[in-house]
Amino acid sequence: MVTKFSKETYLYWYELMLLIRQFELMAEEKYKMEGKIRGFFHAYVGQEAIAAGCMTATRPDDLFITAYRDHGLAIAKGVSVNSCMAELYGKATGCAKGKGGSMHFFSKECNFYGGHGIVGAQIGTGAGLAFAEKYRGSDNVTLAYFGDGAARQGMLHEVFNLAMHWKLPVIFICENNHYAMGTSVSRTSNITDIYKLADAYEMPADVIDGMSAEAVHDGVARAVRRAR
Ligand SMILES: Cc1ncc(C[n+]2csc(CCOP(=O)(O)OP(=O)(O)O)c2C)c(N)n1
Ligand SMILES: [Mg+2]
Repeated sequence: MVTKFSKETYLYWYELMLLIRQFELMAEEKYKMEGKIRGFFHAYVGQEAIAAGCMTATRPDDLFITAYRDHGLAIAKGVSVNSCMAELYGKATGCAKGKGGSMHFFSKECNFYGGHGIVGAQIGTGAGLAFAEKYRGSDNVTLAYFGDGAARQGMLHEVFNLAMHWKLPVIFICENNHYAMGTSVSRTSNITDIYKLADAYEMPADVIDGMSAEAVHDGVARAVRRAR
């Protein structure tokens, strides 16, 4: 087998994915056992390869914004696990000063713009971040993540339309884990290949194996070249 990536890259991916997994397993255990972590809790277990591949395909000054399943992407962006854990416990030392909890991790310094609980809202806010970067004349790209459930929100269509019309440097990443809470993708639309929604706006779109950091890196790197 030809190794396309360097040993350092594989080690970086492995360490990052392991860090996220360990954080989530520990946090979830505390959430269930202690009762000190209040509010909702959404783990990133199983989606770590997406965070890993996206990190090597982007620069630190590129922006990430996501939904409430935000722990893994925040950690990937460099938000310290201590400040993430503190945030879960509502402490002032948390990355959102303890005011947000699990769903609202945030760090402007790390270019991690949340952590949003309204399903699909970050699709629009993500396009807004990209608009701001373009307006300021930077060449930073914004990665806006959303779930398969959020793909059914009407705002996605308005945002896709304007993002293409205004040529915004934004990449929309649907993390399709097949379920929106208990509702399977096929129960909410006859379009189960979510990438096809992009066709209506002549937006380039790919299906990527989210279980492979290599595949995510390649796919996102392609999108980043276009967007930048
Ligand atoms: C506007 C809005 N409607 C409904 C909800 C309730 N809700 C919370 S999570 C969720 C499912 C979202 O599923 P998906 O986008 O696939 O994300 P996943 O949890 O799979 O990462 C819903 C409908 C909400 N938070 N916001
Ligand atoms: Mg889902």
